[in-house]
Amino acid sequence: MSDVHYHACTLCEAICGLEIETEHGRVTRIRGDERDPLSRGHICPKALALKDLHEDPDRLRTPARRTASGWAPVSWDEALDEAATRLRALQRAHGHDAVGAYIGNPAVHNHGALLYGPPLLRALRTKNRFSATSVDQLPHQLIARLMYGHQLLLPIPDIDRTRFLLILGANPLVSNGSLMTAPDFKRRMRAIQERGGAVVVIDPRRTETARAADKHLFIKPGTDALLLAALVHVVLADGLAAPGRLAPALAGLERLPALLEAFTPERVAPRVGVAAGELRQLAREFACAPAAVCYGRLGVSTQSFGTLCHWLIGVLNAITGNLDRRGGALMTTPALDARAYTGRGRRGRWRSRVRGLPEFGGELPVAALAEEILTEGDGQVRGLLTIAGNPVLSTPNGRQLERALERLEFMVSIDFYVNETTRHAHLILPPTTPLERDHFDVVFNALAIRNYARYSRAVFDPAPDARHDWQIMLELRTRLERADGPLRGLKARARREVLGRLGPRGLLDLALRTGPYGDGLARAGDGLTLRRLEREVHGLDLGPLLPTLPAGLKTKSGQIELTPEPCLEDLPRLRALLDAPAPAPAETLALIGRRHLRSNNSWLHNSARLVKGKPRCTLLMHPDDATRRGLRDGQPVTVRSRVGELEAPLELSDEMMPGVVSLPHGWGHARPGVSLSVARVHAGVSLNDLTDEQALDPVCGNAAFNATPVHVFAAT
Ligand SMILES: Nc1nc2c(c(=O)[nH]1)N[C@H]1C(S)=C(S)[C@@H](COP(=O)(O)OP(=O)(O)OC[C@H]3O[C@@H](n4cnc5c(=O)[nH]c(N)nc54)[C@H](O)[C@@H]3O)O[C@H]1N2
Ligand SMILES: Nc1nc2c(c(=O)[nH]1)N[C@H]1C(S)=C(S)[C@@H](COP(=O)(O)OP(=O)(O)OC[C@H]3O[C@@H](n4cnc5c(=O)[nH]c(N)nc54)[C@H](O)[C@@H]3O)O[C@H]1N2
Ligand code: SF4
Ligand SMILES: [Mo]
Repeated sequence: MSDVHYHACTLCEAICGLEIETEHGRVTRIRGDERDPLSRGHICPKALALKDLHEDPDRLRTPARRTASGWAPVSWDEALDEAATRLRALQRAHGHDAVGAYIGNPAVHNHGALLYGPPLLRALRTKNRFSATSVDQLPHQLIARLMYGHQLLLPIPDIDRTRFLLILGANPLVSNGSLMTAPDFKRRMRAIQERGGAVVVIDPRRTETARAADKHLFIKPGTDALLLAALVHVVLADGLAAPGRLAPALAGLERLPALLEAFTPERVAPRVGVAAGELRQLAREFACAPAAVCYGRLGVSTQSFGTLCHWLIGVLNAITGNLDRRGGALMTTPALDARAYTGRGRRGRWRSRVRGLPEFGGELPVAALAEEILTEGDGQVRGLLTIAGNPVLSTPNGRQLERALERLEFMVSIDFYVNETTRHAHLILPPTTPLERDHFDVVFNALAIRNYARYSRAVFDPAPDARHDWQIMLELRTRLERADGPLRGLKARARREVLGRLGPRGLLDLALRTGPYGDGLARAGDGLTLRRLEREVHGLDLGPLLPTLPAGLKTKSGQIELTPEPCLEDLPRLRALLDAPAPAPAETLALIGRRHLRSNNSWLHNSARLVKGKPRCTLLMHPDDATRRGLRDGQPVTVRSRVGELEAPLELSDEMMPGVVSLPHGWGHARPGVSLSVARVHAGVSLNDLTDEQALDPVCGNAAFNATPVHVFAAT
């Protein structure tokens, strides 16, 4: 007899509903849940990797200690005691900042880690906190803070109702959307076209999304802010600005024409590689569409002008009346409003010790992590905690970070794999897998294209003596506090009691009941509670996104800030790019990244079904660039940047813009001590052995991966 369970896929931001059949404690089938109102039965090939992950013999099931003769199992008590004692010992000897922490992407897909991670980090009391945010969406959060007043007030494209979708630097047909939870993006995109709308993609590669769009324009990597400035310029100069209902709430509108006067399509065109006529037409079509939305993602986030790109995207949407409008970009009204529990996004309260990079929301840019470990002196990082992250493969100049990790006096990782990063740990604490735990999407419900909530029960009971992430975090935190002596203060003791007693379920219930759809803790009310949500096993549709502004703004002025100071301060740098002499046809190529439907960042390559087929870790290059260098399709080439070099097979394709090459990120598993038997056979090479830790968006410190200058030549 098989059992049927309804769960969510936790692998990417699309959060597809799953129907999972099990028999005798094993998964026998995973299908899309047709009755899920958001994902409507959609899944992708990665969903089956949840089974592979659960059954993977390489996955750690007990805490492990690194010894001279390999990894040795240790008990939870011993491991947790040792972790807390050694971290605190380093801090006692060298100060709080001697211990650093890095939190990776899967923590965001895990409500236990989201609820129990912050208290653990607070207990560490270190300023050396890092996360995947600064190799990802940091400029989105900064712009949300600057323009709307809160780092999590992120406008979401209303793709189910828009008539014109302008995409820069995103490939949602493969990624299934990011900061835009939009399962089955393909069908939703086709629906835009079927209702007479249009989709335009701006990308240096003719991606899967670009091919399905109505129009694709190549752009020189790293120049999007110029293109966006030209679009805003045309809208303003041609009198097409029509902010509509929100006009009285737009602060600084009158300053924009002068600020962007120089960025005419004619001047911008040669810099970006798009004809002036195309730019004018695009601006006009966007402004004249009945509902339009401009959406930019990783391609415009992880580049040197990331903050300016997101500022100008926000400005373009606002001045054309598409902010907070049906079919434009709207704020969500999530059942659990994380904004109520998260700081608005303060910045610059401290700086990194070595390079002086600014803090944002309590974190420093991860591009500074290696130097903080390698550079001696007061405040040097000597101990590290990593949680659900693989920074050796996912942050710039991974080789340098690898050398740094080797120097640590103590490192502990909460992760179920011995991978490129955790192999350097002294202790690994493995959590349960996604199928062994309940699931609620604190973050992605709040970024979805409809208001939506779902709570899923675990498919399997946790293995005996297994720990959830939240339990590991709570126990580690308790031990860190215990190492400091008896807890002082009523508040601290009460906090510990609450966290321990309520558990994630209790905390979620409280948050839902006091949230926008909650029963307000009234016993007789019929509002949302965890129990009521749990009954909706397929998920609860709370309706399309609704206008919430200006009331929902959190800025001091109560207005939308169209001219935030940090953006204006960075504008001369963009002006300098505009004015720079035209570059000679260079020997160097601009390196960018890419994603594949069967891959998820750095950590699903141990699933045999996902890595089979022809090798995907190739360097894509336009045939003309190859001819110029005397290179042939399929031959091994050396790719060299300022920080390193590697060898990869060459794949020629006219889907690349001439002058641009692409390598996927997340590969490079052939490192000593990596215990991933499948991934090692399909090792590939790491894009981040080439990306430069010095290349940043100076406004926020986000890594500028895109447009890394490289030389490519035949491998010898
Ligand atoms: N050059 C370049 N670099 C990039 C990118 C790029 O496009 N180009 N993309 C960037 C982006 S967008 C991101 S988000 C980052 C990702 O960077 P990271 O978050 O650092 O890395 P991941 O590859 O997501 O690795 C996740 C780790 O978490 C572990 N893990 C998985 N699930 C769980 C869990 O439930 N609990 C715990 N404790 N551990 C778990 C996995 O075993 C793995 O070790 O990479 C960034 N790096
Ligand atoms: N299958 C799969 N899905 C995923 C992931 C995955 O690894 N695999 N990762 C998840 C994560 S963590 C994230 S953050 C999202 C990311 O989601 P997306 O941002 O949609 O995904 P990417 O494929 O990184 O898209 C970035 C695009 O930017 C382009 N690009 C590079 N440089 C530039 C530039 O300078 N300008 C412009 N205009 N474009 C540029 C690239 O060619 C690429 O097409 O995907 C999520 N979904
Ligand atoms: S698109 Fe694929 S990986 Fe993403 S949530 Fe859906 S099934 Fe999972
Ligand atoms: Mo990401």
